[in-house]
Amino acid sequence: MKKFIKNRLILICFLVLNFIFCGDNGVNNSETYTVADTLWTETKDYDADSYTQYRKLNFNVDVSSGTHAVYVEIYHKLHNSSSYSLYYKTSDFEVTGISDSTWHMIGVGGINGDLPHNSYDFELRIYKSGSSKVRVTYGPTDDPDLNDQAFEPASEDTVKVFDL
Ligand SMILES: [Ca+2]
Ligand SMILES: [Ca+2]
Repeated sequence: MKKFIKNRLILICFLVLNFIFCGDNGVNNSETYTVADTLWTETKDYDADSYTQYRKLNFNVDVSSGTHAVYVEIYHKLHNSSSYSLYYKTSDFEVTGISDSTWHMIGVGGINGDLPHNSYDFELRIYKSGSSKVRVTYGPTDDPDLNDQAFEPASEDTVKVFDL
């Protein structure tokens, strides 16, 4: 009987540890996520001063195995600051495999919120759907496209009209 209780205790310990280390109710979390690349498209800089009022941030997420639902939070900070704040959170989308060629896009500036005239760093944080545990971050040291990016509000990015 003592042996039975001991075995039960060992099983319970195993299940508790499995829950703690695997998280998400014991579902295996061993797959790893990477951001393959980011790049900008659809640049709007009407006064051509290199400060854009709007651009689309394109990003490509891979996973080491299987198909998984994820979401991404885009953080930003002033280039000379150290603290990020949330700019945009995507809805869930699926990623498949290490060479998922699907690009996802987030508009920065304009409809998702004007950015005051300044230079910004951006960071992507990848989460599994339904979880608040960051699986991977991807920022200015990973990709120069996320470093020192010049933005200004639409109100300052107007074409100059001269009276002739
Ligand atoms: Ca890039
Ligand atoms: Ca401009």
